[in-house]
Amino acid sequence: MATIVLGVQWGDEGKGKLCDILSSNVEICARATGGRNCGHTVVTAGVSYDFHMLPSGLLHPSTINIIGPGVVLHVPTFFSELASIEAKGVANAQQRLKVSTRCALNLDLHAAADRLREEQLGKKNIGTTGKGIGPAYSSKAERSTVLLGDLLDDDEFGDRIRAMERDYKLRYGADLNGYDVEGEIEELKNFREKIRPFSIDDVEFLEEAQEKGQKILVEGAQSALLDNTYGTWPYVTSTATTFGGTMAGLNLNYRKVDSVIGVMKAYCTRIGSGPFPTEDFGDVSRALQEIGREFGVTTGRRRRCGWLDLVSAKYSGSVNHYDFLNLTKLDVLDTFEEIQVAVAYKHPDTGALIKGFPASAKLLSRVEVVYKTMKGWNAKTTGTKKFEDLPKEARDYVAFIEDFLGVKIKWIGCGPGREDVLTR
Ligand code: 2SA
Ligand code: GDP
Ligand code: MG
Repeated sequence: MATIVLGVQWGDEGKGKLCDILSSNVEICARATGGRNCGHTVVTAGVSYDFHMLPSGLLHPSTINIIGPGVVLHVPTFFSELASIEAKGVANAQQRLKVSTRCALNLDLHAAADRLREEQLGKKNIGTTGKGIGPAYSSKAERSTVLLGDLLDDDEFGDRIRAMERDYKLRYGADLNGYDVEGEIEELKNFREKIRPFSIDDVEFLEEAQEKGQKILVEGAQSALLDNTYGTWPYVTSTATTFGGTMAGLNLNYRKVDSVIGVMKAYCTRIGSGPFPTEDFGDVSRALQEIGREFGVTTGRRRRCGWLDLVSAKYSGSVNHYDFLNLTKLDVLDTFEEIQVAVAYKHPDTGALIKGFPASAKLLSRVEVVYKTMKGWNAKTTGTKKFEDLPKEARDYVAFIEDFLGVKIKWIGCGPGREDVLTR
């Protein structure tokens, strides 16, 4: 059976933490999409672990972790992150980590191209993580890149990288910010035998696992509103972050998917550029940012903050069909007198209610937001052990979200630790 954990809005909801909790009950934890742009922070027993390239199921000593073929693989980051979690005492990590030979590589060349493209866009930039994710997926789509399988079994893989470099030079000029193509090819050659023992035929591996009835947990990357098709395009990432992306990026038997879980913050954040209807530019944003420690795990950038937007959450549910939700960071709202929630958008020119979720980023950036105001609870929720023990206003907030979205909130996060999650 497979459980899929996906982000509901713009990422950083706490997917890594839920995956860490759920992965104690599964044989396999897998990633299907994204790359080292992800940042999942998991805090257990007071130790904080940041994952970018590797699945967070590695923290459980018996869980096998798979990087699926839909992920773009940065080989040096794979090893540096592995070394960093081993240094924190994670046991048998090497034996429990597998990577698909079908993964396309994410090269330093792609990162150089990503940064040059952002510079070229100037004020209209996407606000990418600068890790080369867009160019890595584009060069896969245009069939010019290198797969892990090529690194392992094709001595001419370097020629493909040289050809990509020539194309980028035609586009961005001769220097590519000092990028050294021969240096990168040499470095990859040195990793070849080191990564071979981790490499698997993911299709065969997962087919066997599913036939044996093993449980699989899929850790989503980024979130629905950053999906390349359903997100706030063009301010999105370069892969499908929604349910469909999971099925394309990992060999799962769809008949065996037993639940899709959406992870949603009790307020909204976004990092990078793009429309954010409930974004606040004053005290509310400052408070959410400070209390919620809203900084990017990969880039350290400040996350933009605002009230919860149920219009986009409802849309996200229409795309991902959540069976359950995990509402996270409820504790961050503990000190607010009043809490607002977006329940509708109005057209900025006509004032008419907008049906659905606008495709145009321009229109979305101009919508008028209709809010419902709710009473805050003004009490500490961290340390609460049962839902029934939460303040009434906090329970009302949860119930309102559940009713609006029509999905049960099964887990509620009241603090960053594993133990701060209420299960209903
Ligand atoms: P990219 O680098 O091409 O994927 O960037 C495209 C857009 O996708 C956004 N994006 C993210 N949004 C939230 N969290 C992400 N991971 C890190 C984190 C982000 C960080 O967990 O904090 O540290 O900055 C992530 N990765 C990509 C990105 O901001 C662009 O809007
Ligand atoms: P992900 O990308 O969805 O895995 O989320 P991130 O790890 O980027 O960001 C979520 C942050 O919130 C992390 O620093 C978590 O430790 C923290 N976090 C998760 N759940 C809670 C919660 O319920 N309360 C608080 N205060 N922090 C939380
Ligand atoms: Mg994150």
